[in-house]
Amino acid sequence: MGHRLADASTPARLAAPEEGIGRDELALATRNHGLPLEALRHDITPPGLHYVLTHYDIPYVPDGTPWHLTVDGRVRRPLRLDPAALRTFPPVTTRVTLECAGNGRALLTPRPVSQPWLVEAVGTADWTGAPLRLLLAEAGADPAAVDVVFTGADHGIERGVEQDYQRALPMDVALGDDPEVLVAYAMNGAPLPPQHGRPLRLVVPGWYGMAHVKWLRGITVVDEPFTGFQQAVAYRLRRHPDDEGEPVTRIAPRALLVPPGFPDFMSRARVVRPGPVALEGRAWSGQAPVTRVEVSADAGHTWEDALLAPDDGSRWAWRRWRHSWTATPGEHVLSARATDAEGHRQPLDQSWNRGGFANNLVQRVPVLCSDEAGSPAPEGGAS
Ligand SMILES: Nc1nc2c(c(=O)[nH]1)N[C@H]1C(S)=C(S)[C@@H](COP(=O)(O)O)O[C@H]1N2
Ligand SMILES: [Mo]
Repeated sequence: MGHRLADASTPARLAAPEEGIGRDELALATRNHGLPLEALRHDITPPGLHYVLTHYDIPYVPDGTPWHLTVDGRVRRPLRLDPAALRTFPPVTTRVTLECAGNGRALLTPRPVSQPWLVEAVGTADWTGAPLRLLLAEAGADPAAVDVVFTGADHGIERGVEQDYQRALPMDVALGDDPEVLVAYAMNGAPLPPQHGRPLRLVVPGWYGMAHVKWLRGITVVDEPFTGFQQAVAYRLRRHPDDEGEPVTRIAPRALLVPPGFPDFMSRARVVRPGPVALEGRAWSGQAPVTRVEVSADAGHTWEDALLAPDDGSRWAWRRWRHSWTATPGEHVLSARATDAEGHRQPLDQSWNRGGFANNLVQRVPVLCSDEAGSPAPEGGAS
């Protein structure tokens, strides 16, 4: 772990000004798919439509494979638990909207070269598992420890550093119950699918995806700040390669709209007919509950309040919103923006960092309103 294949880890690369998405990024994008935005209509993302992000390979864990989760380090009673033992803890089910910290990255200029998400790296599921704080209590974890390190069973190399996928949480977050951190064994009432961490994963409601360690096999309580690659090198907000940077933690507010009408195959541009168009979407924030969603039909010049669905108590899940728009012939750009109870609001201009993290710039959905059937985009290709 932490073994270096190169002298020093190379900073993440930025694309040159006119550089297109390269083959490496395409290879990542075909493995790590996003949520088709029309699936924002579902409260719970149907299986297979939830976004996926995996740095290395998905471990092969067929049914019946022995699996043990160890809890060690600064604990009085080290534990070695199989998934059945985890089910003896009082189960908790929480509806959680998960979003990749790199969501929005490919829209940045300059573009950080990595998984090229536009805005679709999100999904919502009901996760069931054992509360982490109960596991740590059972192990007699030292409350004066600093961090709790989570190790996945996947292994790879990143910018010259060979490693197991590892992330840490501060001790107070690991021991807390707001949010209640889970060692989850079920997603939407079924065993975790392979790509989402079978048989066990961490779920940290309100935090960006990188904290939710999949294929969880080790929990280690430590009395020094964890300095593993995914903690100290990746997932920090840096403007320059040698900035120490702020850690990426909780999800910044975002609203997305279901693109209305129907799409052009190649450009994805939307076509709607003149008249009333029912707009809908979702909004979420890991920082504080969403209190307001606004919609613009003129590229962000003017805004109108959307109607937020009643709060159903699912603090960590997205909330539906609706708005009626009257389309007139011509071209329009639709946007939605969320504000949360702490006053965080989505920016209209990009806030740039080298990793392309936590970029919650408002979505822009170009729409052509036309009453004629036909092809609005003459450059479309055949399938
Ligand atoms: N073990 C392990 N856990 C992991 C990852 C990984 O590569 N390995 N990727 C992280 C990242 S960056 C994200 S965004 C989420 C994605 O979770 P999902 O694929 O279930 O949507 O898993 C996180 N947990
Ligand atoms: Mo991620």
